[in-house]
This record gives sequence, structure tokens and C-alpha cells, in this order.
Amino acid sequence: MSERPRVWVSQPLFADVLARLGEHFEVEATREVTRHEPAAVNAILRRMDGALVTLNDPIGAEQIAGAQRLRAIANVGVGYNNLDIAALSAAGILASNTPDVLTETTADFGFALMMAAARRMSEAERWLRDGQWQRWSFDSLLGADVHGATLAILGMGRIGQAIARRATGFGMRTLYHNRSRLPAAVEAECKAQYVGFDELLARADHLVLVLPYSPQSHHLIDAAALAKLRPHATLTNIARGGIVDEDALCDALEHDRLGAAGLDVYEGEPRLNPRLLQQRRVVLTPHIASGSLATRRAMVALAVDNLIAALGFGPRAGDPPSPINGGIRDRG
Ligand code: 8YV
Repeated sequence: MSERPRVWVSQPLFADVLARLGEHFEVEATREVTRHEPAAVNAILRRMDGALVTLNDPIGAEQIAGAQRLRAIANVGVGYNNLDIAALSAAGILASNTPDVLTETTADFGFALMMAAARRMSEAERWLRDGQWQRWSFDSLLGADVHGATLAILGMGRIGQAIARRATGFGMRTLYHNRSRLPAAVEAECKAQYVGFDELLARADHLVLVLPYSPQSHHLIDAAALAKLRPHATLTNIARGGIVDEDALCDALEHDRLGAAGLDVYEGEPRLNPRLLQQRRVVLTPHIASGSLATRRAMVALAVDNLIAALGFGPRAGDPPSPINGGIRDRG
């Protein structure tokens, strides 16, 4: 009997969801949350036919060097800036991600984070826990309205559109900017108007970042962009930390040139820029926008489907549901 393919699961995920991998493969699973060294990943991947990884695992040329058997990398997450797609494609390795299943949950969280920042919820809770309620006054902790305000969405993919749909229930005006303009029917369904980048910033009451991270979007929200926002505006980031220049953001907050910020992602996560922790008017969460139990399970299930199919097994053998570089020549 020929040897079964070997796959690596880089982080502890839901064991019962992963169990399907065992029907087809020899599975080697990491038991603790781990930041693997590139050399360790390389040593593992040289023995593997496939791997299921998360955003904790950068996979590029260094990690796949000499990994002759490796044919598939399934990323648990819609964003895949942890993968060097050019290097994977050049090596004939099929990469996949987990879109769609997290759209609504992530949009819920983005909307909630924007509201929490606008209404100063974290600051209010810290104030309460510090025992300061005795000094409550009528003008304590006043926030900005969300209903009826102008929502500005930068990046109008599936999650951006889902946030726009939520905004209609709050009577908001939604503006968006995107690499390309959406079809009129989608704009109408989301009740969203396309504007240029500068106009988006200038008119925003609440700016929400939902765009992919790339060299082009690195520090797109820098001091110059922040200066275009109005001083009462809020900034919410559920995309990737590297899109925002965090020092420029702290400068803007410290000089009252920005109303508030809600951040779920950070440039050096899990390490935080210490200046962010000093800001009063920020809500900080640890990259949990897709983190409902049902959604995280669905993400792992989709990654499992992708890996099984990419390695030529299951009902969709050879046709994984959500490939990233589907056009590559399979070297198998
Ligand atoms: C995930 C995310 O938690 O999907 C994404 O792009 O950032 C999050 O939903 C993360 O990718 C897990 O690997």
C-alpha cells in the first residue's frame, strides 16, 4: 500500500474539525500556539505534502526551500499577507484562503468597534472600574453619534459591503473608496457612493479600514492622510496593522486632530506600540474580528476542505473551493 500524504497543522485548531484530515493523511499537529522559527518550518515542510497555517505563520521562499513534496498550503484566514504567493506559485504550490465564511461576523465586529470608539466605551469602562463614577457630570465621556453620520469605508470587498449594509439600518450616509468601482447594482444594494481617496477622508465622520495589506497599502494612513480627516472623525482598523502609521495616529490623537480610534490589528502584533496603550480615546482588541466560535470553526472547516481537495482527495479532488493561485501548474 502506498504511503499516505503527510500534512502539517501549524497551530492548535478545533480537533474535531481537523479530524477529517486524518481520513486521508498522516497528520502532524502543533499542540501549543507557537511562533515557529523559519528554519523549523522549513525542516517540517520538507517532510510534508501539505500544510494548514494561520496568520502566525509566514510562509515564503525560506520556509519552502527544498520542500520537494509540498503541493498545498491552506491558510486559515481571508487575508494572506503571511504567504508569499509569488514564491509558492513559482514552486507549484497551491495556496488557498477562507473568504465568505467570515464576512458577516467580521462586519459585525467592525461595526461594533466603530461604535465602541465613537461612544468611548473602553474609556468609560476603565473610568468606571477605576471608581471614578462619583465625579460623573452631564458632560462626562461625551461621544460622537453613529446614526445619521457619514461612514467612510476604505476597501469595499465582501466585508466592506457587509459593513455598508449594516450602516443602512443606522441611517448613515456611506461613502467608499476602492481600487475599482463596484457595479451600480452593488452600490445600490449597499447604498454606498464611490468617491476619491482624499474626498473619502475629508468627508468621513467614521472611517473604517477593510482593505488588503500590500506594499501599496503599507502606511496608507500616514500623517498626511490623517491630516485630511476632520478632528472629530474616528478611525477603525480591522484590516491589517501595517496600513496605519501608528506613531502618526498617536500624534493625531494626542493633538486632538482625531476623535477616537478602534483598532483590532497592529503593525507589530502581538507586540503593541507602547504609545497606543497610553491613548485614552482608543478601543484596542487583539485581532478578534472574525472570532465568533461558529465562524472560526467554519474557517477551519473551509481550510480543511481546501487542503483535502488541493491534494487530490474528497468530492472536490483537484478543485479546492477557495484557491488563491488556482492558475498555477500543479507539479504533482
Ligand atoms: C483571522 C484575519 O483570525 O481572516 C483574516 O484575514 O485576519 C482573521 O480573520 C486570521 O487570519 C487567522 O489566521
